[in-house]
Amino acid sequence: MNIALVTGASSGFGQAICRKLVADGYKVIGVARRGDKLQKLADELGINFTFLTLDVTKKDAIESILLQLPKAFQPIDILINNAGLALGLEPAYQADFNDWETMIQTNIMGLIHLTHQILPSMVERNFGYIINIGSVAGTYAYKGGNVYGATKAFVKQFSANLRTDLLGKKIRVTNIEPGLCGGTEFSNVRFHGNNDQAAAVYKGIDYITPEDIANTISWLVNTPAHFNVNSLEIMPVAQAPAGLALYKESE
Ligand code: NDP
Ligand code: 8X3
Repeated sequence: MNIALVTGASSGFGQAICRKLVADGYKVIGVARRGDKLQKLADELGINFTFLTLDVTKKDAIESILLQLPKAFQPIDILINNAGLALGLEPAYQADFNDWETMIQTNIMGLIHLTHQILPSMVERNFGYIINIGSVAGTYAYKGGNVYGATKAFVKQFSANLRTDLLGKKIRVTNIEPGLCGGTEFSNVRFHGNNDQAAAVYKGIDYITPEDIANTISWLVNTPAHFNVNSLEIMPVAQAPAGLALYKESE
């Protein structure tokens, strides 16, 4: 395994994953929409990093842009489907439908676009690893999680179904399901740029860091080829599933 493509490389988990994999000796392709951030990362990481300025929701652009990859960055051995976002935390009956559409387009459609494009070459070579970034929100319901959690439930089941389709082939699939992680733009995006609201999410919490996720991925890709971690749920110690909710009419 030599060459990794990481979506969502301009920030948060993706940026930390690129740094760690380059430090580990991989060649890494970073993908995101903000080319200026990717250029800065390229300046930092040097010749073993290249980038594609790409919106993962734009299916038609993906095929042609992947063909433009320098030879030294082909074929892709490891696909890390990390680009994603939550928008809003309102209950479903107050949510903005455009936010729902953007989450579905990015977290589901973006992820399957990249997978559909890159998986056949892994199958041809009988070699590869796909790591999807799901979320605890794909397993546990929480207030305002509505469509975001549902997109991550898709990622969880799609990962499991990929494993099934790939049975008998030397291609591994893992769904990482992180809980609350700070040091990223996740909540700034969720709250549409309200940075005070975003900061309040992490106040007083010893949260997971992007480096924790990057270290986990570094471990995963170095496990033996016969070994598949199907899913990995990771929470900060300060977070736990808190059970079912009840609403009582006043007596
Ligand atoms: P960030 O907001 O810091 O990073 C998200 C990344 O996704 C950015 O690089 C952004 O780049 C990229 N991205 C968003 N939309 C697109 C698009 N249409 N095309 C290409 N790239 C896109 O968040 P995190 O690092 O925290 O999140 C990374 C992943 O981890 C997401 O899938 C998120 O759902 C998941 N996650 C996060 C948790 C957390 O607590 N932080 C916990 C569990 C899961 P750009 O804007 O430049 O395109
Ligand atoms: C991000 C974690 O708990 O904010 O997926 O949904 S959470």
